[in-house]
Amino acid sequence: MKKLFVFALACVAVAAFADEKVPLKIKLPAPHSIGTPKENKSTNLEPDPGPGKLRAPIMVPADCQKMLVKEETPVTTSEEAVTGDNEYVVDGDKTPDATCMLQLPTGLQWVQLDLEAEHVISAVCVWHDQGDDRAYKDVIVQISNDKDFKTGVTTIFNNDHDNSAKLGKGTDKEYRERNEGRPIDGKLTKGRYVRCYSNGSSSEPVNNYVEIEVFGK
Ligand SMILES: [Ca+2]
Ligand SMILES: [Ca+2]
Repeated sequence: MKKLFVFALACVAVAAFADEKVPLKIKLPAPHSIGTPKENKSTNLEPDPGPGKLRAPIMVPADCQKMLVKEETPVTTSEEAVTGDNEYVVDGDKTPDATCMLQLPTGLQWVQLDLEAEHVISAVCVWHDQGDDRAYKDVIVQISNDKDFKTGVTTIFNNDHDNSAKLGKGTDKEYRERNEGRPIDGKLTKGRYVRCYSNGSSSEPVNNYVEIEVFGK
């Protein structure tokens, strides 16, 4: 009887732990100089928290904060890179330097990570290029088990407010690129592939990716 009671208590404790939400810990690079801010005429830009001020952390279940991206994680892109290698977005280096950045051509482009098995995704964090207070356009992040993203697609972030990417109108805001990147709530979506879209920034028409991280279990 006593053993049964202890077992029941242990089950309750495990269940409580699984339900417990904790702030997701993300390793941030050093803050980067903003330089001279360029004019951003976007009408869909979120308020500036101010340089050095971080947004509130994403809360994830305590058992759902494992890093799912490795240096060997396969990366594909919508078009061949202008400069840099696909591997640069999973190499753990978040320095926004031209020599360690993947640059995709002008227009709507995407970078896709293959987690090599279905996972429960609690968060995706994207670092584009920084400097001159830029904000990227049509930032859309999707999860699917279909590598072609034709079926079973869940969109976890979409700031394409005018539907120019034709993937559906998004209600998220454009945001200034800072060293904290953009942590996005994965909403515990199940999937194997993560696809990150962009269509240039307020500073330049090309698409620069520094790092993408995915957390979950
Ligand atoms: Ca990198
Ligand atoms: Ca748009």
